[in-house]
Amino acid sequence: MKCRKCGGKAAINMRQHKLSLCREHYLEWLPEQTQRFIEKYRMFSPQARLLVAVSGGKDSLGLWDVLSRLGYQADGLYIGLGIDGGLAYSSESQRLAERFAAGRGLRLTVVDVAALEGATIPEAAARTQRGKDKPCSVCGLTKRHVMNRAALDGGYDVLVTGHNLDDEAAVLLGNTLTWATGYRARQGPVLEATHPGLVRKAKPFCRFYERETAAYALLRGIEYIYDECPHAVGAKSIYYKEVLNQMEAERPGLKLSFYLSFLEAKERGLIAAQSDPAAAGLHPCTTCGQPTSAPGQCAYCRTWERVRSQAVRTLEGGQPV
Ligand code: Q46
Ligand code: ZN
Ligand code: ZN
Repeated sequence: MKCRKCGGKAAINMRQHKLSLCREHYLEWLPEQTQRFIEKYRMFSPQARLLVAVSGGKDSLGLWDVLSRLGYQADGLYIGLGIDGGLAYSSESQRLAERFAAGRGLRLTVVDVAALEGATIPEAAARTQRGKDKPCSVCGLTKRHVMNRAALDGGYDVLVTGHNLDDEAAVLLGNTLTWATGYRARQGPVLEATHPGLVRKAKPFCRFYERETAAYALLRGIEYIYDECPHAVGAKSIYYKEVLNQMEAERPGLKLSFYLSFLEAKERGLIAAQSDPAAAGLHPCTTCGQPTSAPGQCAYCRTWERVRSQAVRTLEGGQPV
């Protein structure tokens, strides 16, 4: 297989684009495409101050690398979840994110959930979910809150995440199977800020296959964490990804056309962007001030208050309930 641009040895063959490229030309192609998507979906201007949510994985570190190469002012945010156990997932991913930033002179803010709220994500889940469930609901809630707050407090224009096409297609498939029309209408490369207390969000990698972002990180020599969070095992999104991969193997390009046809239908008004229920009737949380549709406190403050009250009960000798 030869590079289409120079005839040299190809490092990657993208069947869906009928395109093979060598290392050098692939490392040019991916940032060029990213810039094209940023412009096409009007994600942000060259002057925008960006905050990149970095997990230590290939997508977020690759994205941060690309945005810096393209000349954007992009700082990073790492959230320490305290998910360790045997794999040392959090400490290892933090180490890699810090190393990446230090090696390139980039600014990384680290928010440690245990330092902020007094418990790690698994501890919080064990106290509020009786330890039965995965910690994903408290984790997702916390990450969204911390990212929004860090972006607003830091005066950033856009919060940027490394979601790739596999992630987006899996979410779309899930929302389609459950006919979650509200969520589906909000899905896309950009999530507008529907309230002054919410930051605008963008996903510049949303049209790249996971193998493309992985190839970029590898060919660029970026050291990233290979393991997924241990709690991701068995998640529905992983099942949807596997199903989509099976279809993709038979029909190259299917995943991309599924996502692009959705975006096109949305643009043509075929997927009604109903008034966003989450944006309707938002008011500031009585504790933290972030917008919420819940009366009084937001879900984040309510959850973490419960976590703290369970810790007090345990200290007093009671069993967590
Ligand atoms: S939500 Fe769940 Fe993820 Fe949090 S606990 Fe791990 S798998 S990191 S995207
Ligand atoms: Zn080449
Ligand atoms: Zn709150």
